[in-house]
Amino acid sequence: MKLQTTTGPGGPLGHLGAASHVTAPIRADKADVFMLSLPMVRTFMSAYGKSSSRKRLIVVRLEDRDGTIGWGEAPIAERPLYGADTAESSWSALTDLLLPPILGRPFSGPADLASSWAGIIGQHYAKNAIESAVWAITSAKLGIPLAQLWGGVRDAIPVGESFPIHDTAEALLSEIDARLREGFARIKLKIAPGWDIAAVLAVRERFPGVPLSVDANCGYTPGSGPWRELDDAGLVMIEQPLAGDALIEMSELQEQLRTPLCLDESAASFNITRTALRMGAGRIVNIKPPRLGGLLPSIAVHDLCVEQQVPAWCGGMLETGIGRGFNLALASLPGFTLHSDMSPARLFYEHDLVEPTFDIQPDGCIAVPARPGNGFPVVPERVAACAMRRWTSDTHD
Ligand code: OSB
Ligand code: MG
Repeated sequence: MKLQTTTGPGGPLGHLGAASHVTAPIRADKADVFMLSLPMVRTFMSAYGKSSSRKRLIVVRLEDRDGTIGWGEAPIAERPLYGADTAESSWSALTDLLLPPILGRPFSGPADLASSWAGIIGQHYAKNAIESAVWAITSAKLGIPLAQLWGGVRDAIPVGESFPIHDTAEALLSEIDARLREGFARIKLKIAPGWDIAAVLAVRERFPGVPLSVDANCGYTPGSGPWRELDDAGLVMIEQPLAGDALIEMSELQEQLRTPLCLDESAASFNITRTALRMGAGRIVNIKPPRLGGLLPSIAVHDLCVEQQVPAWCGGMLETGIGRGFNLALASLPGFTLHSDMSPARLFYEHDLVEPTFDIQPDGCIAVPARPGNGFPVVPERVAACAMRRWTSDTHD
């Protein structure tokens, strides 16, 4: 696959260089952190088990000294299944560690602010929520949409749906059928021992020709997966078959397969992703800002993928329209060459936190937000109505 090289606003520094040089005076004088419990219209079954009927997540609202407001999201889970962070650990990181030192302090832009966390490891979801809000403020102040600030090259993102594990193949097939009619152009099946090759073959038979991937969410060991059969199924990729830190086993498995492995849980930071690619632990990267700790680390991984000609796509973590607004802008960068997981919030939530929300176009794409600031207008009353807990900073003069 021929990938575009980083030209345009990235120039020789790449997109990270361009994004790091975006400046606007930032001084966040007030922060609000909301612990939300959002009613879901469905549960989501994966190798991690069944999600509950309500989704925990954290939303951060920052108010700049000049009154500009930015929102960010930490689409964090209650339990540390996908990663080590939890809703409670992210809450504590936000309210104790990360927000107090930046409030009332002037920064020259998002990169300057994010670099003040150089001494704090981890806390990726929390860092992502704050960095996102700061980017929204920056974009609003400059009057330039995020995609343009980051050097995006497309105004709509081809998207696929991630299909949870179903009780029966028939139920799965009928849901896929409905989504394909709506325009989704890539199928991704969640798999786990007991729900893998039979489901793949059923989908293949019913929908031949539709690009198909599987996501194992670390659910297998090297000896336990139906690797040969999956490899013969013509999949676009096998996402994260083994444990996130099992880089040696991932590279040994990749060596035996023609199908590319995709790094998701293994792509835990820029350096780990670089290490994993060097080791041959995968040939595709799923870029997720909350997991990587923000937009700048995500753009750094994007540049790495472009440089190494590794196809990338933007993964999701069931974000509301707040988080998806950033993901859509990010996915407009040239290195995102594969379908992204970007299902509209209506597929998960009774009400999105933004209005208007976004949806798929008949051509199978979702439009990249064209407004400066948060990609979609946040409805503060909706956020407040779903908040189980709220933290407000002291006012700084
Ligand atoms: O592995 O990609 C994953 C959701 C939560 C945690 C991990 C994953 C997912 C999804 C959801 O697959 C996809 C989406 O947000 O549309
Ligand atoms: Mg995944």
